[in-house]
Amino acid sequence: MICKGCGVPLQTNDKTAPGYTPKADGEYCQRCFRLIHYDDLTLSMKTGIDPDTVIDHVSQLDAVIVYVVDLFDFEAGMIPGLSRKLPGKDMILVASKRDLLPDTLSHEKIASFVFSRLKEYGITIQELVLTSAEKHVGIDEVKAAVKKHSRSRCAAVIGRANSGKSTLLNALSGGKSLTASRYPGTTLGYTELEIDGIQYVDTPGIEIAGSMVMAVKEKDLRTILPRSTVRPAVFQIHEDQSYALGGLARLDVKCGSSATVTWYLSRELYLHRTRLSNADELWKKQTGKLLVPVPTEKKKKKYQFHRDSEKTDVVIDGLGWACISGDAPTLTVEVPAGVNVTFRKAMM
Ligand SMILES: Nc1nc2c(ncn2[C@@H]2O[C@H](COP(=O)(O)OP(=O)(O)OP(=O)(O)O)[C@@H](O)[C@H]2O)c(=O)[nH]1
Ligand SMILES: [Mg+2]
Repeated sequence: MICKGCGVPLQTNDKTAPGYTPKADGEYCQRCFRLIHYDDLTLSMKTGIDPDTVIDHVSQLDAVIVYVVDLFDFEAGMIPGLSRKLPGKDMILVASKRDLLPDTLSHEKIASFVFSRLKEYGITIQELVLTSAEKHVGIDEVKAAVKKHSRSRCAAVIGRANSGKSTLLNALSGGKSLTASRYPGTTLGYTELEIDGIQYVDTPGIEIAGSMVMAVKEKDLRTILPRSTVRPAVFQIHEDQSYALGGLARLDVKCGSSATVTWYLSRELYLHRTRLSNADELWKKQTGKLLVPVPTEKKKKKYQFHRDSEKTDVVIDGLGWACISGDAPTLTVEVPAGVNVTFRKAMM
């Protein structure tokens, strides 16, 4: 028997291990039950799912691949060389959580951004669909794309942890049988679901080792993960500035004549701006007070980027990004060690 929510084998012996259920005839493990009914995490499974295991498993299926990437956390969703790891497989890219990006951003602009990033990461796809599973947008398009490419094979839904795979499958099936939550590592095994005559497979999320999500306490996920459309925070600057994202990350912007810095973050995350010359003092005095939440690990890493006139995004995996335009030649980011930072051509 496997748990209907997360796909892990059910067991009645060890309360502290995955799959535990107090009832021998239960359909859901206790962890899923508590997540679904009380939004309560009894057992964190955020580490430990080896990306190669999932990809090996999927590569052996006769399946079309439905690769889910969260549009808000796009860089973290990329699996470099994925096409090489799944040779000969057709791939549909579902760019999920469309509702988190501003409405003003056109479909064409998002598509052109997605294709340019895929090229960089060596990923080839047959079709792109933008979705917002929670708002039931793009669901019929996913069904149509799967029908077109599956040719009576099954459809394996893969992607980084938290990208929205189980939520997508629930929307496709019109039910709620799979467990979905903001805690990465919700799905632990492989669950098959028949939808409109096609066999779909939910899979465990591929670990997001370099994400801020892994560098905070579970209770702080509410603060850093956006739940509604991000409202851009725009700053016109004429001198060197420093931005604090809670106590989690710092961006220093060296400014020439003038520049614009636009942040795309969860509305719950505290964003503090100060003169660069005051920033060291601010972090020394206010970390853990004004500047919260703080990361679980103290060790930090710095990234620096020298930019030209092109609009640049500074992306912090799992947290969001800043778009910089104008005369700001040097950007320095400090994040918890292990968190990935990417400098890319601006998305918007
Ligand atoms: N705003 C928004 N949030 C979404 C959408 N789809 C999923 N989410 C949220 O994203 C989080 C992760 O969703 P899941 O469906 O559990 O993601 P998953 O890819 O199955 O995660 P793992 O099982 O851990 O790999 C949850 O908090 C969902 O509510 C969407 O369309 N819009
Ligand atoms: Mg899942």
